[in-house]
Amino acid sequence: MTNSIEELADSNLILVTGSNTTEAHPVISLRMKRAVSKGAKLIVVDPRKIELTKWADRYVQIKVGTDIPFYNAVANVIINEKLYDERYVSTRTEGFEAFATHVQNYPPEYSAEICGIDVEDIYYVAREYAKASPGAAICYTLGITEHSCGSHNVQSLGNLGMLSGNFGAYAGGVNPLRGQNNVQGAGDSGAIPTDLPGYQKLEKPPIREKFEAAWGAPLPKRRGITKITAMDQMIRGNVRGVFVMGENTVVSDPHANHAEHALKSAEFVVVQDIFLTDTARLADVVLPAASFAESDGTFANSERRVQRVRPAVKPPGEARQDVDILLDLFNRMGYPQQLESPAEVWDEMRKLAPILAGITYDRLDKGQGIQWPCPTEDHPGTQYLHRDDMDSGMPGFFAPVDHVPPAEEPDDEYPVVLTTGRRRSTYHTGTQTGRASGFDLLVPHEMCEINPSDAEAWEIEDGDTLQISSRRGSVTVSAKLTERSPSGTVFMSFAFPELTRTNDVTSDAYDFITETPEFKACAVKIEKAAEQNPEWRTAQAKIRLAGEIVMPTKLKEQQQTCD
Ligand SMILES: Nc1nc2c(c(=O)[nH]1)N[C@H]1C(S)=C(S)[C@@H](COP(=O)(O)OP(=O)(O)OC[C@H]3O[C@@H](n4cnc5c(=O)[nH]c(N)nc54)[C@H](O)[C@@H]3O)O[C@H]1N2
Ligand SMILES: Nc1nc2c(c(=O)[nH]1)N[C@H]1C(S)=C(S)[C@@H](COP(=O)(O)OP(=O)(O)OC[C@H]3O[C@@H](n4cnc5c(=O)[nH]c(N)nc54)[C@H](O)[C@@H]3O)O[C@H]1N2
Ligand SMILES: [Mo]
Repeated sequence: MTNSIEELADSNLILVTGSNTTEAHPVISLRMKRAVSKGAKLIVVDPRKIELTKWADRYVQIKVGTDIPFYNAVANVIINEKLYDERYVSTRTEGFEAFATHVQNYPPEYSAEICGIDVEDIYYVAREYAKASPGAAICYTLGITEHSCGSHNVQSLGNLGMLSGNFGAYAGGVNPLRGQNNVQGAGDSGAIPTDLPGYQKLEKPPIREKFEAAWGAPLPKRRGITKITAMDQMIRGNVRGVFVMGENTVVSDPHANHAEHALKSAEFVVVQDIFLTDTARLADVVLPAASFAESDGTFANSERRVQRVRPAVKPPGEARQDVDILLDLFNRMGYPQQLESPAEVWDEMRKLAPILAGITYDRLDKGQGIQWPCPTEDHPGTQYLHRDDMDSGMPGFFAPVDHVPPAEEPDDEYPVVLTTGRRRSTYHTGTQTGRASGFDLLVPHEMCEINPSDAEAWEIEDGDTLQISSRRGSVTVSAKLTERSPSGTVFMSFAFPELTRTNDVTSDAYDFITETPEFKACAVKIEKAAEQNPEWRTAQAKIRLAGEIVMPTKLKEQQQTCD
């Protein structure tokens, strides 16, 4: 995030797009609700009528994959009505003229038609966002990034942040809400094909030389490949070994059959996980790891805050901390390690990565964590980025981006859009939530969420067993009728692979820059399955009954938890 979680409560306006915040980031959603209770405007732009829309001043229900025309049109209005921050644009950005000309191709009326919305929504968002700036925050997650045009989607939001002077503004910014625990820390530590720890570019010779000297080992001169490419190369025989750490690849990768084929094609597969997952079952060697609650070290959260974690319980059986397994591997592979503990590993990293240099264990032990960049030991850390200038040291570049529809659009054979994502009571592939009793009372199996008007037209009833097919595969799932889904678009999660491996169906398209898979759009056809699963119907009836009795009070409580 450019800004901090706590700051959101002070925003004048929050624009949430492609983020089901109350379900996927419940703590952050509390800050949003607090902002609303203090008078901030909340705008939600999302194809699905998610829970957060209940708190929104305006809900804009765009069609899946139409963010660029929407945000280009918003920029069009901000520029044509001269609502942008001229001083900020002239002192801190470049490329404004070309961008202003470009967005003339996206008049509100034209974009509204592509997005399937009322043109007034575009004027409203443009005027309110500009009026509330600086101090208007944009928050986005996978509805923006998991598209074949995902990086351009992000740039279209960045353009708005620059027009309105929100990069470097308290309670403003353009904020990607990070996903897994410590995914931020993984990136900070260099788990990116192009970067060494601290986002230092491997391909820059002085950087590479610094790390070679510190590690006493030669480094590759060229960037690595992404996982998408690696999986393809396994099938071609060019990547022969794979080490999977904390990922249930055959369930969570797009086009699951392809992912499984890739892992089966590799000569040697190692999986390091806390459970024997579907992926671990394919491995030649499984290394049992300790969980977060059994580990010592640091995690970095969404707002760049590095925090200490300490083991609360002992790992079971032969499970060991991830870091201990890795250090042992180094030793056994003939690269003896001086480092012995997570503290020593951290100390080495902070000495090599300027953004982390001032974050010591001593300081972490005393406080609530520190947000990078933190260049020196007397630096307090950075609450929000780009305060006086863009942190890159360069101006912000406006990006003239164009609408690119999803790689697979509905047609006569596959007439429905499937978008996938999360629900509050399940976590990804279900390896963890699937083992905890209680969650199954809320969502006992996969459900395909269908708009009731579509269901009527397709002669589908709640609880029916359906067969959902795409060009890549087919799954069975039970039907759930809900207004959350817009007409023509259905939704599924991917947490119940035993009976419904959703990613057998999802698209194999990906973003052309980051290679992020297009999980948010593919074309499917929906049929009633030849064999109905009566258990699914019973389970759903039970939830409905429980919902009628319990949920209204629960929901009320939730709505009251505004602070
Ligand atoms: N309970 C729970 N919480 C989680 C997780 C979990 O599995 N379970 N996973 C964590 C992880 S790793 C991540 S990355 C985050 C993900 O957090 P989110 O991205 O919030 O989760 P998704 O369910 O994928 O939701 C994406 C949102 O994008 C919307 N969307 C779909 N297509 C489009 C589009 O074309 N445009 C726009 N504007 N919106 C669109 C969907 O309707 C949905 O509301 O959640 C984290 N939190
Ligand atoms: N259809 C569809 N597919 C998607 C997405 C989508 O929106 N739609 N979203 C994508 C996204 S954003 C994400 S992040 C992925 C998530 O995909 P995965 O990361 O594959 O999903 P998880 O089920 O969370 O798997 C994490 C694994 O890590 C293990 N684990 C947990 N803690 C530890 C630990 O401390 N050490 C080790 N070594 N292992 C541990 C768990 O047991 C589990 O097997 O799914 C992606 N796939
Ligand atoms: Mo994620």
